Amino acid sequence: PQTVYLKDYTPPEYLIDSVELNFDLDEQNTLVESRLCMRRNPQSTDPGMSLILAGEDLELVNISLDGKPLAEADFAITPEAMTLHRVPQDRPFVVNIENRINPKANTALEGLYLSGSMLCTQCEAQGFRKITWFLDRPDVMTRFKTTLTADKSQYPVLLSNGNKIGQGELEHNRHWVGWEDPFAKPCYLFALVAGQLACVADNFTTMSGRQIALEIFVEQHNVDKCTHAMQSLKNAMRWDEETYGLEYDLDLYMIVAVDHFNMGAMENKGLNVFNTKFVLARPDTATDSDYEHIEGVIGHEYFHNWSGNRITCRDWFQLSLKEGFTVFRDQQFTGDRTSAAVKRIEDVNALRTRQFAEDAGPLAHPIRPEAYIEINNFYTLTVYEKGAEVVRMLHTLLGAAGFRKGCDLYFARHDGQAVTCEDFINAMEAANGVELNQFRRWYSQAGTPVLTVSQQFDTQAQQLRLTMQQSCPPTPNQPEKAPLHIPVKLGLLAPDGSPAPIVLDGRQHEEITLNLTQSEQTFVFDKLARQPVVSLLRGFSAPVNLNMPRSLEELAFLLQHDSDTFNRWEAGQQLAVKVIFDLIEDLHQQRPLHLNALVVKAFNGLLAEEGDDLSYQALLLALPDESYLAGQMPVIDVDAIHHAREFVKTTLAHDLLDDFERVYRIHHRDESGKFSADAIGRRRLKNACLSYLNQLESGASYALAKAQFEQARNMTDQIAALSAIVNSHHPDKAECLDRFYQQWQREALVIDKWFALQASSHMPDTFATVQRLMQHPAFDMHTPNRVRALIGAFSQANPLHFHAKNGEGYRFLADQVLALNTLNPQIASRMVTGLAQWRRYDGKRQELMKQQLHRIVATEALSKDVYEIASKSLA
Ligand code: HT7
Ligand code: ZN
Repeated sequence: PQTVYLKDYTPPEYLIDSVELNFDLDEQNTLVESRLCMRRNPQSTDPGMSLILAGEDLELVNISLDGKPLAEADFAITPEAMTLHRVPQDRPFVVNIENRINPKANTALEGLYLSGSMLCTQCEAQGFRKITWFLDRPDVMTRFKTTLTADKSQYPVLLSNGNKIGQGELEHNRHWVGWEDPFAKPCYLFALVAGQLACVADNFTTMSGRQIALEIFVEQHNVDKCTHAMQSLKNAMRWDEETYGLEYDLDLYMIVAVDHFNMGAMENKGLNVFNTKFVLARPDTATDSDYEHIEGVIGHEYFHNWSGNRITCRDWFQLSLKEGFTVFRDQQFTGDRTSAAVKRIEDVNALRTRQFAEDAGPLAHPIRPEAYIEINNFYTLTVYEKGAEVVRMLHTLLGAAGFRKGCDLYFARHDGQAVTCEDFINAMEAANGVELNQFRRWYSQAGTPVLTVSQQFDTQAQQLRLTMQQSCPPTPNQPEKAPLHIPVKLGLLAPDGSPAPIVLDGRQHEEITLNLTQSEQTFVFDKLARQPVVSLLRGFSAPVNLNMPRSLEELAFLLQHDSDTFNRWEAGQQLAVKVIFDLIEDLHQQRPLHLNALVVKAFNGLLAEEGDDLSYQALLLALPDESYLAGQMPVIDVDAIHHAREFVKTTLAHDLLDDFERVYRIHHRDESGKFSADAIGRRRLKNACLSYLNQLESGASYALAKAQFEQARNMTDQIAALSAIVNSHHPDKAECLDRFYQQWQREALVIDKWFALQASSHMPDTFATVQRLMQHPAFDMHTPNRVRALIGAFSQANPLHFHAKNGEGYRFLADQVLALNTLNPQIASRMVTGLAQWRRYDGKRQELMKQQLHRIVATEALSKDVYEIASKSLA
């Protein structure tokens, strides 16, 4: 397969000013007519006369140029493109194409495909070329006019981008609807939907007083699960006006929820297509965290209307321009709507456990990658989540007002254009009168920097010297790293826990952001009567690994006193990490295990707290995830990590039984799922306690979980109880699982939870369960949500069993990857990543994982998607 390089970018040779599309829709035989109004791009540097249009899996019916049918000698078709040998160079011209496609055969879910009985499209990144021949690249922006014709009974609802401009009845029970999008857009933002859909309607008045119709389309039986999505959309629209001054531009905003979708959602202009997972919610079917994610994803797609649609990417290497920025915007939105402290911790936790692993492995790449074989493989945690961290650092460095000035300039300068990450930084610089040359390296350098910090206190001089060194491990094709511009937010705590003044270069601050720009830098803080405790990298001000030796006492102190909510949580995490790693060492040395009393005391303190933010309190009680711990180990020992962590959890449950029970009882209410922050916090804290108590495997703990399972009137409580039951030797496990299935068998999203819960269980029979579930009538390889729920959860959320010593987990995953390879390459390649980290394990596991990767690579007819991930993993 061919590699595409950023350095080879050239502007398009031709432009498409407008396109008229006519679809005669049918499940297996859709006819597409396309009228392309084109001209040579005045900026093109290539004097060639031919026009190359991308197209895949298309059957040509007719083609003409300026109304004249083309002879066979005038054009050539390959599996990937059509070349018109001679097109006018000095004047606009029109290409008319008619082609056929088969949506039902399209199991890859790119282009036009069937989801249930509904037809829908997914064109990002390069799906439009599976609909018709086109200049399928984001820097070709075109005005679209679309007419959809279909059987009226099968497809009563016909939707596309923009405004509805006409509709009518035809003979033989057929009808048509016309759509026009007044905004020029790249074809990846094109969408159509046809089906039997119910519409939930509302409206929104913008800041300038315009009325926008809001419509959410779902299958009839889901109409009662759209209230939260609609409210989220209105919240997002208002938030973007208030925070960024950005108003919606069309008169209509539509969202369609589909069961079959490769990712979360898609920001098509005026017609978002969503995975049902990020739309449908009712308190009895969706958890609190589902509710939060729905609001976040609805916000994300809505915010793309400016950061992505009005201003789009010049080429796919610039993906983080729209994705990193939009993730940052959705993080801010959720933080403002819920608890900023909790949101920041959740985001950092996900970044450190998952993106840091990507950045440390064979698939590491900069947020602006330089090469790809298959662009779909670059919708990564690095491009999205690290990309958002890079934007966040700009926000930190420029301040909220400076960042907003930069955004205003970016939106004003580039409205209607397809631009680059460089244009974004240029706008930040110009609006703030600053120079960000060194900062630019974050866009081109892969890998997670390590920040090593040492401190020296001089009692006589009343001075604290903080020395910071930065380094970054080599990543594929980048052996040497240059120093980055790292914003390091810092606070100082006096021995009584109160803030100590920060005096640097004669100026006093309460909190400061230090600019670390060199490989090594020393900062000297004056006027300190006593040695302060340093609170460093507050709010996780940069995506780095912090290496700062701390005693358990110092961590316990910060856990008690740090006023920075992130660093307070982080102190608790590092305390647990230290203790767990000591226990792992004891396990390796076959010494008996004892839990340090300091941890019990710290948890005792946490359980006694009566703070306002109960969700935050629940986070303080959560031990670091096994995958986070794995990321800290030179050679990952999944068994030792699991046993040491379980030991800590069980010992805490034993020693603090009364406290966990007390807090559980205080917050346990019989409720049908209210969504106030307080109710969510109570559920979160109570269920954190349940999870500890469940460790005890006692009659009382079994009774508690069972009672909650039976009495729960909201999904958060029901699934938390079932999770406790599944992750224990509960005598009624089979009965509860069966009852849950019977209760929810008609709710696909709930059944996904049922699969995922069993696949991620740490109980000994899990692999056999997973194999059995693969044969379950409700399991379906054609449904990405189901594949993620079973195969994804097992291989990515169950390190203990996926990494079984005998290699059965690896073999199983490779089998499934190969089965998915022909059905849905995007989903298949996502699953391969479970094997990519093979270098992190012991020699035996390395061999077993490599064997499966070799087996995948050696398979005939491997998709580009899977080939790229598997071969790069081995490199
Ligand atoms: N911009 C959207 C990306 C997306 C996508 C990419 C590849 C294949 C399928 C896809 N579905 C959606 C989603 C987003 O970031 O908003
Ligand atoms: Zn996005």
